[in-house]
Amino acid sequence: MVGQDVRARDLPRVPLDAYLDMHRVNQVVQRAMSETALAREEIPEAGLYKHILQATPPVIKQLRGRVIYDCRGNPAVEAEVVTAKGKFRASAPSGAMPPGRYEAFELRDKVPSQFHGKGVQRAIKHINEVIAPAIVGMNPSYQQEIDDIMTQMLDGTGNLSKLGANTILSVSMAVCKAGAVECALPLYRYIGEMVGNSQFVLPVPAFNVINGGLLASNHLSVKEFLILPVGANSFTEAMRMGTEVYHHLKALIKVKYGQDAINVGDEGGFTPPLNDNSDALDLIVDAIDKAGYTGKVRISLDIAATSMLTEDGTYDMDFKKYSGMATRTGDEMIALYEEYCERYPIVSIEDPFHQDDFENTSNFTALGLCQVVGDELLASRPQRVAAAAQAKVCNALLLKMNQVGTISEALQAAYLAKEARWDIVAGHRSGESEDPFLADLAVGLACGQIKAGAPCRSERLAKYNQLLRIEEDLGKAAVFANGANYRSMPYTKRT
Ligand code: 2PG
Ligand code: MG
Repeated sequence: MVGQDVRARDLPRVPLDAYLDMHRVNQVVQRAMSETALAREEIPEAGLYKHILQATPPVIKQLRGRVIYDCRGNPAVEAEVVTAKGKFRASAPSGAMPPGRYEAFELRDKVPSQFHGKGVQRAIKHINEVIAPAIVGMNPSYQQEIDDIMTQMLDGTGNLSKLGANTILSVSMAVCKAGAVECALPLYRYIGEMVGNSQFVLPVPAFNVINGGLLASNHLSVKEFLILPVGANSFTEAMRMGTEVYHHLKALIKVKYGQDAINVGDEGGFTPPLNDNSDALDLIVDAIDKAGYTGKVRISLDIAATSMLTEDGTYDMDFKKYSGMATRTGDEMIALYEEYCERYPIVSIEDPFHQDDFENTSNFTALGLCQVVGDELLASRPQRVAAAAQAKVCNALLLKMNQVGTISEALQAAYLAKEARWDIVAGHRSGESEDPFLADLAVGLACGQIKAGAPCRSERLAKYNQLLRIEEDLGKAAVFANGANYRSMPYTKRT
């Protein structure tokens, strides 16, 4: 019975010859056979399959959304694009609360009885009922057009508050993956093609090894203490250096503060019960030394200074210990950073002042002490990057895709940063899935640096492990952004 049903359903309604003619099956197969022969494919059957697949129409056949869970156990949006060449899935990451003022809007259901208000059913509905009807049938390599349809025609709010940046970015990323396969390119090469870059650069990883800030349980006010193995000769070697320092740090913390102190935070860094930011820096310097990498592994800080801002516009570096006792003016903060840069091998400071403090940030940048990265300051928004570049506010962009909401706009922000001769750090979020997209983005854009958490927890390693694969794939052509090159990696524009 079942067999009969299947046969009846599968049988073409037209005669066999007409069916083959209608779909030009003979021509497609003939052509794929000659392409297979011309290419002298090693395994002819596999070659034939590949060439036949390449001949399938370049269209999005289906788009659907589903709920998955991120590394914090919160619901997250996954978009799945289906073409004749496969199924392509992607998931937007999520930041910690409170979001930066200029970030695109993350849509949550806000139904308190479900997932503490963090459900994403409305986002899934938008994918299935609003976005899918508009983009099914389109060529997935029309990234810009598809992104414009989502942001301008379907959302139209400017900060994506109708459909949600998590909704739109998940689709945008899945479309990008489908587009890469449509063009028979690995994702990093495809992203390079989109911006006209053919110099694929493996980034220096910035591992967040000690966590402080608003959400960590210790007294550290600085949000992230990171290590950068700038003295490695390859990404593979940088991973070795980073993990070795990480494990020396773990041992040091355990001896000094006990077993409880080596539990890790959301991004895989340790949260030891330290009182002072310089205690964390001393520990890291010690770990680098114990690993034998003094001079080769440097330090970077994410101050996330918006969380330190007081009502009178000063900064409270001790806001987690006692509020208002030791506030600093902008100049005093700059003096403190100068002292840090003198005492420790610091090469980069992110968000040294709050998200609207262009004045103090540019005064600090002008000293030329280190790379100054804009995260909340820029929110990866092309308009803010352009304004900050013009006023010489900082000299590096933290590129976080979900702050802006589409791949096209993320590429535009990166382009503007390159034009200003800034450095780019490809940035994850504290709430991540196992999606490795960020790794391909970093290589395709020749970012020079990637910040994807500690070398611990699989949602962080998903990105770093993908970079190991890309380095292997590039072989001799692989360029690692070491030495002074981790900053200002230019595009090599194709002519
Ligand atoms: C940051 C990011 C990632 P979040 O501040 O740079 O580390 O944190 O995703 O929580 O905003
Ligand atoms: Mg930050």
